[in-house]
Amino acid sequence: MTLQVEEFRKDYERVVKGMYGLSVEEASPFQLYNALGAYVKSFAGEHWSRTKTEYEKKQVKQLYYFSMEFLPGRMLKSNLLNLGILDVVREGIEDIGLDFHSIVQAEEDPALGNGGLGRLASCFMDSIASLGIPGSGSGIRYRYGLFQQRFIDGHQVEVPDNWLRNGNVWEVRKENKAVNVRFGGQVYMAEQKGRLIPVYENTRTILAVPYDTAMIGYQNELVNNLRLWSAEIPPEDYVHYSSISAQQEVNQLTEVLYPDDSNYEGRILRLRQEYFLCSAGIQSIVRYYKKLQLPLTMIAEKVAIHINDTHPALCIPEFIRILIDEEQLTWEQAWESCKKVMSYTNHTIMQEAMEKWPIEMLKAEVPRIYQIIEEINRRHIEKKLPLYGEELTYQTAIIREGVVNMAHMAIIGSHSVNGVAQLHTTILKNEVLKPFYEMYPTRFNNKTNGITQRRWLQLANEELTQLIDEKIGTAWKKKPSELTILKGFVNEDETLKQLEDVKLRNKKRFARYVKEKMDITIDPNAIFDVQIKRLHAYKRQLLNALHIISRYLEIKENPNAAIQPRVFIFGAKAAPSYLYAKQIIKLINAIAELVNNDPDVGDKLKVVFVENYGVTLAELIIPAADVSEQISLASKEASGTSNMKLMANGALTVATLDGANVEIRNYVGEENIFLFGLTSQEVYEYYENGTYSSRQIFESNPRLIKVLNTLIDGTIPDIQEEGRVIFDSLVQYNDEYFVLKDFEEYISVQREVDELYQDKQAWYRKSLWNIANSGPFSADFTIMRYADEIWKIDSQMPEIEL
Ligand code: 26V
Repeated sequence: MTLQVEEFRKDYERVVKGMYGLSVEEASPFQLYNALGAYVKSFAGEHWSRTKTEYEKKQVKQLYYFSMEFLPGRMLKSNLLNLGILDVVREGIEDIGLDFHSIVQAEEDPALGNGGLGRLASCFMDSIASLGIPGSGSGIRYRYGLFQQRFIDGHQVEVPDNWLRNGNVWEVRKENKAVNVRFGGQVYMAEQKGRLIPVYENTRTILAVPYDTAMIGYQNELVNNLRLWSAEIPPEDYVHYSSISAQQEVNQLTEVLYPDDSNYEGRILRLRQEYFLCSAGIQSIVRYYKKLQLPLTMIAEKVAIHINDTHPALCIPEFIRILIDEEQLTWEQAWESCKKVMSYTNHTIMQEAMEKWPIEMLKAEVPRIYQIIEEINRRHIEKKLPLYGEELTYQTAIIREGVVNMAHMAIIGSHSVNGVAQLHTTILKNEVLKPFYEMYPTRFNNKTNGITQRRWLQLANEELTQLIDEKIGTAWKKKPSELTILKGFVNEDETLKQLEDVKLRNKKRFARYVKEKMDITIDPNAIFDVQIKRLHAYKRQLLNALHIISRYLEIKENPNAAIQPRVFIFGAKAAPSYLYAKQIIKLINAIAELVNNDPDVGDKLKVVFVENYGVTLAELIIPAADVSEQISLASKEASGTSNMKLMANGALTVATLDGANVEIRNYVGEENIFLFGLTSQEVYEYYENGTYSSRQIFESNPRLIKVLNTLIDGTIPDIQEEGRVIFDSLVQYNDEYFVLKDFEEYISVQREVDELYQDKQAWYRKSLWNIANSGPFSADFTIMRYADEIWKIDSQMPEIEL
């Protein structure tokens, strides 16, 4: 469909008038945004309904991606881009004399996820639609997203994120598709017509109402669906909800996203949320499948269900429950289908992030589901004991020591288990999930994460996109492998200079934001050094902070020495209950306070910790980055995805050999990445022989002594408590994440960064090389592999070639 500027203008003015009774000149930026959103939605509506009809008519196999988190980012520009009308609409808006940017900024950024896992789910939604794969997302429509972060005296303060306050133009409420979800009560089995069926007593029923959002494919006229469920009181059941407390229980269910990234706590409400998503989602899948009028025993030919981390693993017993209790299949039939339908991705090896539910809690909240889990576990043990013996079988039990281990259930109940980067998958096989790998070697596979260049390059970095287009044409936008053609330009001085200019303009744009929001002046000619990710001890923002302190001390000792100016940029939220992470935030803010206001320091060193980091800020920061900090303790970061986004935008990576940094190294070569630190193997060796002594390292390194002393000697203002806790964690309590061990190498590799930056040509040669090698990290490739190897689903675009 082609759209003319004139035609758009007329339509748009009519929509604004229709919705608000205002002319475009009178409407507020939010009203203009909302009207444009409504216009875009109706523009896509045709494709949306056609796609749905086609899938149904052709009875194609469909994927359902279950995730407790989605982080889509603002959708206006991305929808315009994918519909192929971004330029026309922008031109039309500007012709009218309106400011396109302010309209875009009026949109809320739905923060329905914590970090990498939720953003990955949304990158995947974009790729699935863009590749023409029949698939939809299933998640929760949280009334409040991840908290908004404020800094008060350098401390993180959490403010509720009321993202739906002004409504949400993209969603469509589908009341006619609502389903009931049952909680609590008692269940017993009774015989009816020769079959055992469950009889429930004292249960509570909650209505799950879906809200659908179009997932628009990239210029392919295909539109998939993201279905988010919201809890409501069932209208026919109001008598049971006469008490305020009963009403509150329903409202609470989908009220707020759990912000405890990688910090599992077995809380009842979270369990209820998980079951709510799984039950509502599976019911709606089975209802759809039954419309096709095929035998239920063949459901695996039309349905693939993906479990994004263990959070939606209750899909497995819920699927069994529906097939045996409601559709009268035998256990064996249900179980065989279940394994064929389900697949599971593991996203972390951090023990504290592993979900384990107390038996008592499951019995009380979802008694029938607990019975089914018990039966899965019983049959598992019965079958494996004679084959593998007691020890191995016991290690893989789902129910053990009073808890239900969700990862074990996810593996046993599906046909595929994947890690998210090569190293991560290797560690799963050889360490974390070793007993399972022995039992089910063919189930394990790797799918290295990816990102969508549409959002992270085309939309976030329009200038770089234009430069790439000028050099290699536009085919890379549908075929990311073509980015390698840029390799032919690394010796062209003019191209390198143009790349430098683009980077400088992006840095200036970010500098304006920092000036306006934080009143800090930063020099766009300094190195912009970026670490953006959740605040977690294993990610080692602390190592970065110690490097900054070290630089500060050097400047103070020698104020006149020539030094390469650098701006250290942080974006990170800490889980509200994660005290240590919050103490590190306070530390970094205190360092910022100190160095940004010291006249000896000037432009040589600045520290910027942006408030409320999220997708929208990432889009501003990433194009402005020179250095990408990927410095987790080797083995701990499953993949990382900011590493890929930063690389694609021309930042050079300072990294440990962790997660997907390994693959980045393999593509760009050792000379084009700054590596340092322990390898994961060395880390595991330390665990085995227990010989690590952080105190020894501390005491034998004069620089470390000086740096760490600033934490406790008053050099850094206002961190009496935090400084002491952090100092002790490093020296007294043996430094769990080997920060001190990697410190010296980190400092020395950072010196190499400074040196290289002196030679702009050499720097931008490596920068361009990184961009040219970022194609393989397209989520399009990742999704193609999931579709081919795990889901067995074909693209609806037979001609597609990446
Ligand atoms: C854990 C929990 C525990 C229960 C409360 C809610 C909650 C929410 C999030 C999580 C963390 C899940 C693990 C995770 O986010 N892993 C990240 O996944 C990225 C995508 O694969 C990957 O790039 C990161 O390395 C990995 O840390």
